[in-house]
Amino acid sequence: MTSTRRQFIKISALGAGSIALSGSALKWTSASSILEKLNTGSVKPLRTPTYCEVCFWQCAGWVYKDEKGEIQKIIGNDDDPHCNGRFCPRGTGGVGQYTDTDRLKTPLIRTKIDGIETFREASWDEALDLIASRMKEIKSKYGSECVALFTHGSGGSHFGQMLKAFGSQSITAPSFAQCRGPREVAFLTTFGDIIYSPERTDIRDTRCLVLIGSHIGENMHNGQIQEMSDAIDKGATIITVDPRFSTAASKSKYWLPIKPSTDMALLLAWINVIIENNWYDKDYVERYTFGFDQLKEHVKPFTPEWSYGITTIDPNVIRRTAKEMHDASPAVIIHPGRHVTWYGDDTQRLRAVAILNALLGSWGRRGGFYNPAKAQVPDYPVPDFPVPEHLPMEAYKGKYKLANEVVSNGICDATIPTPDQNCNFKIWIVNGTNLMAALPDQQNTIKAIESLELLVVVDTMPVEITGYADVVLPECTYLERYDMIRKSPHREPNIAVRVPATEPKYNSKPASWIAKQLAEKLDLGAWFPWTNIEELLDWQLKEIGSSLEEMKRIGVKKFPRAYDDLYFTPGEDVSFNTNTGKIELYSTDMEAEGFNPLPVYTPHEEPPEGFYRLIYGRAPMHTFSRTANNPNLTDLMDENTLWVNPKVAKLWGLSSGQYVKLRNQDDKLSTFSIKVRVTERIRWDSVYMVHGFGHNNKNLSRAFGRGINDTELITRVKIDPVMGGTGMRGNFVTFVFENETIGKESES
Ligand SMILES: Nc1nc2c(c(=O)[nH]1)N[C@H]1C(S)=C(S)[C@@H](COP(=O)(O)OP(=O)(O)OC[C@H]3O[C@@H](n4cnc5c(=O)[nH]c(N)nc54)[C@H](O)[C@@H]3O)O[C@H]1N2
Ligand SMILES: Nc1nc2c(c(=O)[nH]1)N[C@H]1C(S)=C(S)[C@@H](COP(=O)(O)OP(=O)(O)OC[C@H]3O[C@@H](n4cnc5c(=O)[nH]c(N)nc54)[C@H](O)[C@@H]3O)O[C@H]1N2
Ligand code: SF4
Ligand SMILES: [Mo]
Repeated sequence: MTSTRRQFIKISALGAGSIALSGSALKWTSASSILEKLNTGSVKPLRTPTYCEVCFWQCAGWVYKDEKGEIQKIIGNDDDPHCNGRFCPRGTGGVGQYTDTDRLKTPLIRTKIDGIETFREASWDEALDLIASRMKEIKSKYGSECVALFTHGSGGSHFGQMLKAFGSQSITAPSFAQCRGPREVAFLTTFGDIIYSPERTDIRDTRCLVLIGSHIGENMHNGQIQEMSDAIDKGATIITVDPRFSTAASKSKYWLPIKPSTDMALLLAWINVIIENNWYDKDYVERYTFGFDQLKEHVKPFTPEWSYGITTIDPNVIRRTAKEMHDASPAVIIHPGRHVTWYGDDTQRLRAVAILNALLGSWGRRGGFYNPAKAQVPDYPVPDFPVPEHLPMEAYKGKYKLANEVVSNGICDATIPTPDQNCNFKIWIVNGTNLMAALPDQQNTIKAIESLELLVVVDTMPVEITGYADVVLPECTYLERYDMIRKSPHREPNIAVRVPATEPKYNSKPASWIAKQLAEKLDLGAWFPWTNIEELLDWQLKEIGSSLEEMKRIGVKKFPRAYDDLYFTPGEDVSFNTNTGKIELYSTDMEAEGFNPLPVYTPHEEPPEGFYRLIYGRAPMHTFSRTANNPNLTDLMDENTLWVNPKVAKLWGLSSGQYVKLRNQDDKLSTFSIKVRVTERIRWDSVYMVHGFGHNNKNLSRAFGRGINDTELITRVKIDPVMGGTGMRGNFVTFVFENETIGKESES
């Protein structure tokens, strides 16, 4: 993985005045022992409010310190609807992000010493001066919109403000086109509104929850899991469709071990059965929907028997599960999922999910989908942002027409010069996203990076993307900084704040500070008129009748809903934000853009002989690639394993515990090897691993070489023409045996 212009730097930073490691790593105290101490009063609790950044559920909690001022423990805030006072294992282990001694410690600038590319340490002033001068240069040569921001997480709003002031709206996140994009577009075209995060699913009160590849339980989104377990306690039926016997499947009345990539055929059969048996909500469909007759005609051929030949799911099971949904209706949820960029026709699949929900009348109903509300927090007054000469969508003109957010891979592709592209992106600022793990087709990402004039990476850890950077900016962790007010929509409007529990370690800084400094160096101080972020937050909070002082005491504040509209009232007239003002079973937006207005099944490629479909997912104790080095969480799981069906294991002579490498259909060999886990819990046609392992940056002392990075084997990408989503599950792998003693240490 080398490039001529920009080598991936694996060695530690060289530097004359190397920065001393300040203090020893804090010892992580177990939950019970610290709670014991707090309860017996031997530690005087000093607590600061925060919201978690280990994943994007953003649970609000309290950070406790001991009398010496050392962070001891993070626990959930009882008033927080995202977590109801309980943190998940990753949130609890979040202290490890702070204590990790492998953290980025000071700004780094790429340099050449004796012909070898390396990083040298730099001051903040020098690093930011360099970035500002290159940004000005690019602006005058090519236009400000040639600077793009890739971002995930809290820093996005600070860097976004800076970039918009600079005159670029080229701002994108992998959480759209690599994640939930297809569901948002599908629900937008059907219901005129998106699902949001946290999801507006009323799981708490549902009587039937259908999970199609949503592996809740391993996908550890806090409030959602709590509601699912409450629903199970209250007797709700869970139906799980997954080629793997997931944790959710183990809690389900029905597990449908579907042949991967064929979900559309199941969804169409369910729609067929529900319509043919008159199991749909007639009043709701008549009152609120558009295109029922066309839908009815369209699904006639898609019988359970037709579906069986494709999905391998027994027609009787299809009928029985459809009946379960009908019996629970309208308190039924066909869950829209979250990471839904699977096979490239994902918007259409999610349209089928939306249609099923509409037929069963669950949108706007208790136990179905509620109407979320958001606290109205005003923005600090600043001048209007300059209007850029080019909008980011022009980079992929004529494509992905229904994307309602900027498409990350569209920006990445448009960075690689082509004759017909008039503005290639020249600078990327990458904040809080490890693009080498998040974007499929790594060679394409590397090609784009090689075409850049400057790559700035803002991160907390030395990950893969930092190895390609020209300038690395070390952000302090979420426990050491303020960020913007959390105001995600929920049943009740609410806000949460993040307040630093301690000073930033080393020479790291918060994104709010970095963005403001950079803006000032770019003469854009007018868009950052506050002295510091505390002043900004206090102003915003006072506008809504609170204050920073109050929020430091309570952490979370709830507000009453403006209207009593959590659900539709019976017989209410509702207008939907679609072209017809109705729920569009038949999508006029899709039709207008030349896509099928009603979802159709298209077969996807099957694994060739001797190959297995590579599928991947989450583990409860890790988040993507960001926690693989966290000392507290590696204690719980320090590598990923490869799930292999016993039939396949027998054929290949594989046994549990053995390490193998993988090679994909394009001859791409995995860098490291992975431990086999032989289990009946996976179909024979697929293998499964948890995403986020197989790090190849040696500065990650715990994560380096542990397991396989699924992303490097995802060389074939099926792009969703509707919104640019990158379908990543059309890749097939086979086993490569090697001398076990080479095992984990080998690197190709
Ligand atoms: N192959 C494959 N690709 C995927 C997925 C998959 O399952 N498999 N999942 C997709 C999905 S659903 C998503 S949402 C995306 C997620 O993709 P990303 O959000 O890019 O997730 P990570 O790869 O964990 O990268 C997060 C980076 O943020 C850094 N970081 C952590 N905390 C902070 C902080 O406080 N400040 C800053 N500045 N940086 C921080 C971490 O060190 C890490 O380098 O990936 C997508 N891509
Ligand atoms: N612990 C933890 N929790 C997380 C995250 C994390 O990193 N760690 N990330 C969060 C984020 S941003 C996201 S987007 C979500 C992602 O989580 P989800 O949206 O729940 O899951 P996916 O990654 O889409 O799907 C994974 C499941 O799909 C199954 N699967 C594979 N192929 C098929 C198929 O063809 N059909 C069907 N029906 N199933 C299939 C796999 O076996 C696996 O169980 O998780 C969130 N929660
Ligand atoms: S679900 Fe867990 S990791 Fe995610 S924000 Fe909540 S506590 Fe943090
Ligand atoms: Mo995601």
